[in-house]
Amino acid sequence: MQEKSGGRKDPWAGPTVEARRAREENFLTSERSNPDSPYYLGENHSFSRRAFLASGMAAMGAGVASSAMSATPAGAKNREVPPDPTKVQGEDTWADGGYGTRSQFETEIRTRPKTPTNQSSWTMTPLQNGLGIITPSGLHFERHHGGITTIDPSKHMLYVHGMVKQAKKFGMQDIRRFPSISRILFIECSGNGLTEWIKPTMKTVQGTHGLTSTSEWTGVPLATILNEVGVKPGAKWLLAEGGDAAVMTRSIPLDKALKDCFLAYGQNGEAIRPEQGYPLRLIVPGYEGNTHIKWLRRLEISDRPFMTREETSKYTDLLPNGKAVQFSFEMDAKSVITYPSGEMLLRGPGFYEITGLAWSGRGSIRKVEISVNGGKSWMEAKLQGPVLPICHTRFRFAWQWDGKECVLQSRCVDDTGYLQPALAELTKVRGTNGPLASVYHLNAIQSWKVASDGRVSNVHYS
Ligand SMILES: Nc1nc2c(c(=O)[nH]1)N[C@H]1C(S)=C(S)[C@@H](COP(=O)(O)O)O[C@H]1N2
Ligand SMILES: [Mo]
Repeated sequence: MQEKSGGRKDPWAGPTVEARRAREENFLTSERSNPDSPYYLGENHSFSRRAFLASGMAAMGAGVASSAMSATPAGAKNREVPPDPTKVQGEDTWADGGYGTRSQFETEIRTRPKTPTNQSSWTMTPLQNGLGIITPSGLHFERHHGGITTIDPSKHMLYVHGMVKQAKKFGMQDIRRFPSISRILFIECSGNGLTEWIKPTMKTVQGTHGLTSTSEWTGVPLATILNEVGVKPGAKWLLAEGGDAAVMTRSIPLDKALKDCFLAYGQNGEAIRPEQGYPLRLIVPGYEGNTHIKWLRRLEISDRPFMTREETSKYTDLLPNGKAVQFSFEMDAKSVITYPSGEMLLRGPGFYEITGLAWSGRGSIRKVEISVNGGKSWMEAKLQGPVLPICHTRFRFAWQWDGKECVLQSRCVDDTGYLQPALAELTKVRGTNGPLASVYHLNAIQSWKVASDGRVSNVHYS
């Protein structure tokens, strides 16, 4: 009625959704029997909604049956594999609802070690099969002290107060309006490898080194927000607090906050994942993972550190003389061969490309060296670009294996000139106090033994 009187042009526009749907259905019904139409269904084809639904149900049934036979990997969708994919149409465009999945044939997953609770726990990145330098968001390692918090971004607030001229609160929309930056940075838990101090315990590189990951992070420089509130003279420290059940809190030197910290809302081109602190996390480039407060809700400015639980009883380094080092923020240079690595099998002598990752919290990787004889001699590996500061850097090394037992190692130098130490050198400085010897900041050279039958295993060799 409206159309007649009002003369609307949109052919689908009608007074109600139902009316528009009916019209569309009428249009399609006539088009399906018109041989000149792109909607033409062919001579003996009858299209009924009931038939469509029935075939849909049958397909779903098949999906369920086959996925029961072989479990679909997390993040994938099980699809029937046609005998000849050139003879049948592929999956409908947009059948995924607009958000893609990975191939059902890819099985990489984060692994979780046994922990007393499922909330205070870890998952580790499968570095052994990682490609390039970026960690897919769904494989970024996790460390939660009180589970994965669920926050509605429309209700989330960041409070900034303390030694400031004007305390302020910012909603997510306020934060996103500020000029932003993106940086590709690794985050490493300082507990990465903590069970490896005295003897090799984990079998794979996922177990020994999987608490480091690299993402492109996008957010607002902390300096911008601090400028908004006006930091008072004499301020030297900043407390960052998470809105999770752990209410994780860490003190950060104000100099560092102003230098390069930022409030990230983006990860690898989309919003940060819930596990990584959605909707807002603090990024503290190069500092131990614990300082990168997730689900960030409060910043307090002060003239002294806050001496929270995490920076007094935890995340300190006990020395041989019984004293502990506090605020060992920066992650030292570290590298590891990811291929070949623990639990892999080399199928006979011949060519292998040794590859792995190197990173430093103090800058860029300048050099990576490989030893295939347990550290007797070293040869330079190729660094694959881009070589970015505070970022996983991929190295590659062409190797002919002669089929004899050998020990593979990598060591790196960062642009401060620091050389990654052997384990014996590191324990000389750090000591072997405590049940695990030391706990945090293990950055020693990793050794993988290749047995003459090609089996690769985690060994201590230095
Ligand atoms: N709010 C909050 N922030 C947190 C934590 C936490 O449990 N709660 N864990 C910290 C630790 S110890 C690490 S190593 C990193 C891990 O970040 P990821 O889970 O994104 O890898 O987050 C840090 N930030
Ligand atoms: Mo951590």
